[in-house]
Amino acid sequence: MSDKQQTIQSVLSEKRVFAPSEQFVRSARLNADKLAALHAAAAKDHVGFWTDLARKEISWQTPFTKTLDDSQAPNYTWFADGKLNASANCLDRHLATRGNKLAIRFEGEKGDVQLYTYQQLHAEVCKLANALKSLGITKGDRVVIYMPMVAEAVMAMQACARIGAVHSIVFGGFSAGSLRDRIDDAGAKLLITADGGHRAGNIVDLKKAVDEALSEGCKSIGNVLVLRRTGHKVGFQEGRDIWWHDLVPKQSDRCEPEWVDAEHPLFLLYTSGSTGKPKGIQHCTGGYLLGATVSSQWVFDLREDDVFWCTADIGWITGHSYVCYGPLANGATIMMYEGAPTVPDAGRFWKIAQEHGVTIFYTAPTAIRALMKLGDDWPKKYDLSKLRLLGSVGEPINPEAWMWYHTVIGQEKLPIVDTWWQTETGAIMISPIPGAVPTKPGSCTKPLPGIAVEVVDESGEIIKDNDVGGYLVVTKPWPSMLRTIWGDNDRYIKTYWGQFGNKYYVAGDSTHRDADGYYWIMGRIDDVLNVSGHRLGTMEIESALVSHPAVAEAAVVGRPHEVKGESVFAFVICRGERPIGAEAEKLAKELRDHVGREIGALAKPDDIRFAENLPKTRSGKIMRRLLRSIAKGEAITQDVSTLENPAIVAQLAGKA
Ligand code: 6R9
Repeated sequence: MSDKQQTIQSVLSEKRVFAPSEQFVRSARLNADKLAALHAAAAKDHVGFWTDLARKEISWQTPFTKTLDDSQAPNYTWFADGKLNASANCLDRHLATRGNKLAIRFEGEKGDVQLYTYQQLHAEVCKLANALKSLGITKGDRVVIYMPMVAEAVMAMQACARIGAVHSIVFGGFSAGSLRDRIDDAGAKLLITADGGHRAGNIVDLKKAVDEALSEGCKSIGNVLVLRRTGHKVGFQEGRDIWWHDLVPKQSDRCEPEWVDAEHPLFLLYTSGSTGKPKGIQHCTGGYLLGATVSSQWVFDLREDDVFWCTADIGWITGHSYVCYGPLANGATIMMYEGAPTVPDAGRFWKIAQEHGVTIFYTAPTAIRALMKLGDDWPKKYDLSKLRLLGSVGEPINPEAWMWYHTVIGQEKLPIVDTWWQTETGAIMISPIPGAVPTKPGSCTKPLPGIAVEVVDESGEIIKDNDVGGYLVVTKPWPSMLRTIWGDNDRYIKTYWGQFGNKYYVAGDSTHRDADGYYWIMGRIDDVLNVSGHRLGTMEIESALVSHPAVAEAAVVGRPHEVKGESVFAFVICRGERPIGAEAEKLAKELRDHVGREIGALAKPDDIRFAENLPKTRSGKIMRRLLRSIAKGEAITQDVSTLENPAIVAQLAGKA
């Protein structure tokens, strides 16, 4: 049975359904009736639905008069003649009513706590925005942010937004090489970083990676603004590098927001696709902010007294939409934690939840599985009674992990929202509405109001029936959709729309829709891996491997992994003789480190197998399906007679 058939089988055998508790429904923002009304309004008038929401939920400096322009489809624009500022929406508009409410609760791995009210956060962001201006940063300039998960990282995002600069965050786990590529592609003028970050008792030496990245290329960078976080000794280049504490505190705490067009880019975020080069996904200000704002309300049922903890790093889209923009636009209190979930012990997350009174907890299946493995005693030590809603994002959640989350963390009563979306979609697309939609373990349930999702077959025909499988597509534009790929609009059109004649947005996932119309995401249809919820292109890892002098050719596939979801499995062909025994082990370690240096530790292969050849068809195509079976240790039942060299299979399987 293939992977997909197996998953479909286990999905179809999952029959449990959990209705929201009466208690939750009673005070929920959306109950079944209200949700039905939203769906009906969106179905009747898609554009009108979003028009009303945009007027109601966003503060416009200049109101828009036209909602959707589809004349250049698939380059859609939304609210194009309106003007706004994302930071003013996240901060200024709360000052009158929520000035003394906490915006950020921060805790570091060592237990250091920082609290910022909306008033204080506003002042800090204004100072930083003025500091950026003093460095010559103006509207439209790109600023790369390479920071640990500290409150100042959110300030940096907000400060860029405030002056109309376009931020591009590079996850702190990426290497110097990845950082350099992204800086160069974005043509960034400024880099905001820290000396280092804290993780699992170690220092992540961010400044060292920055210095290495900037040692070649990166000609567009004028300055590096460095936050002192860890205090360890770092290199410092006079004239280029500036300490945050030398520049920011002396600035004025007032900074008029730069009013930008709704379509003005708010940020770029690089993500992996099927080719070797990461794509700079470009999001705009108005539509993106609307998507992040309303999805936060609908899916997380945000209330005034919530403490919302999304554990994602700001280096990923989840951190953009549900640490920074969505919750802050709603005036919520966010929780931020910099560090590992298991320091000093496996109870850390639950201790934080107890001490900060976390009410909404949103994390990834890989974290749930890791915490589940550590046992039920850890969460039981802490008072989690304030929790009222749990969420999951980033990869399919297996029913077993879902049930543990439900039983042990959710005390069998908290709703779980399994949210499907992507860097490209900007905001959650398919998810239960917690007070309205019964959940099934492993299903992200149904699309949100105003989101038109369908299943299509291989030829691109929409399948209207239920209990079907196919490709997941979005058939109508939505406000928070990506606008383009930075600097490569052709690639945008080809990648997301080209497959079915520019008719639909093709998400790159396959899905099953069950008899009740519930969606079950099966995984990617392209060469993208999902390792611990992080998106990695197999081609990126392959090019990192072949950049090592010993490697002639490499093929990378995913292998199912108990905690990570998927792990990286590499087949490597060397330039000289195939190494064996101790020599092979030594080279495998060297290659792992090499990939760590080229891309980042998250991309290091768990398995490396050396062979003399890759399995190729006579037309020269690598048979990836075969490699996937081999990586899983499955018996090979596929027809290998078309292979150029059928004898290679035993060697790839580690048997020769
Ligand atoms: C938000 C985010 C996107 C890819 C996506 C899909 C997978 C995300 C999921 C899910 C099943 C969910 N994915 N959420 N699969 N159930 N609830 O993760 O964005 O990093 O761009 O990844 O992640 O395969 O296509 P991103």
